[in-house]
Amino acid sequence: MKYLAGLLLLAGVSCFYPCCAGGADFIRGDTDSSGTVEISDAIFTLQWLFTGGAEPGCLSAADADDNSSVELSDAIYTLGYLFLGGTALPAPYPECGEDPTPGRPSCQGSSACACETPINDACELTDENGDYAGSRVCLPSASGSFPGVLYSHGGKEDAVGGDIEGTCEALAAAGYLGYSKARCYELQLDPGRLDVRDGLDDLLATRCLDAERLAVMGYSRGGLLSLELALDYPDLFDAVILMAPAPGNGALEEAMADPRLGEIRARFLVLVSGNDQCQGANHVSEARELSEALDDAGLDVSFEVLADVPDRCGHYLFDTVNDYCKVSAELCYWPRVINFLDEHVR
Ligand SMILES: [Ca+2]
Ligand SMILES: [Ca+2]
Repeated sequence: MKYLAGLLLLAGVSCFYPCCAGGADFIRGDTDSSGTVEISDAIFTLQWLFTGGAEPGCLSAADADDNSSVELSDAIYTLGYLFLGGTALPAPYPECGEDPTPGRPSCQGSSACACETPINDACELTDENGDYAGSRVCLPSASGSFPGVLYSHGGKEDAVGGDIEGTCEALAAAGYLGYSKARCYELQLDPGRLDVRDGLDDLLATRCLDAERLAVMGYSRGGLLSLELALDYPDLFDAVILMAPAPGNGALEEAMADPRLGEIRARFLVLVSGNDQCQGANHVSEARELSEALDDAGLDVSFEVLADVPDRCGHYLFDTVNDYCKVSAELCYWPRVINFLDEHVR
């Protein structure tokens, strides 16, 4: 909303888009091609029009009021619909579809509509407010095929560690098809293993995935499960990123001793903060031992002990994507993740 107030004077600015062959599917109002219409879509439009932001992947989607041009009024229209009970978005909305108006310009297609990523969670997941808390798919706003990253969060039962939604979105913003797998609220490892495999199946079934470029990453218990997935599919991934992997009652040790370890083709990045020693385990020594085991197995591993998280146990570093970047560069792990992916996956 803050963009809106300052930009009302610029109401005359608009961007007409050239007619192109129709037939591509999109969702009206979904400027960032995420598959849903939210406040972020209005912001995306405003940033493109006024502050040099990226061009929407599908201009027809940005044309929220369907008058064949993209302008400030489209962002206002979307916000009015979302928050003020304004007129509904013209078709196609809320499902993917073609522009029903004959002769109207269409677009090259929205990545969300071209991708049709399945989500098969074994159980219904909601947060304490009853809102959806299941798996997430996030797509870059461009169209085409994308390298994929499967992310697994930390925690067990309903204590979820890590940012399922934020990690997914940050991956997409960096050009990756992000798939954040939410696990059922189970205490035991075995059901979680099945959930992670379901997530991999869903990611692999995504039409716009470039299956030659894949990575798996996880935090705490999700790190352990990601390592186990790489053991089960040693040829599949280009990169494996493990953030403070959990010992899992000896499961991490078993994975380190697994004879298949040396068959893994992927390069590894192992990250832990310097004071991650109070969350049920000494994750610093666990991560160090794991890195040594990977190295001993002949694998290419980058291991980094980041700075101490101030005022609390370091495990929480990975609960946010990049909040700690504001605290210090030595705690800013997310750019390290993206650099590693860009170097080894793209
Ligand atoms: Ca959207
Ligand atoms: Ca318009």
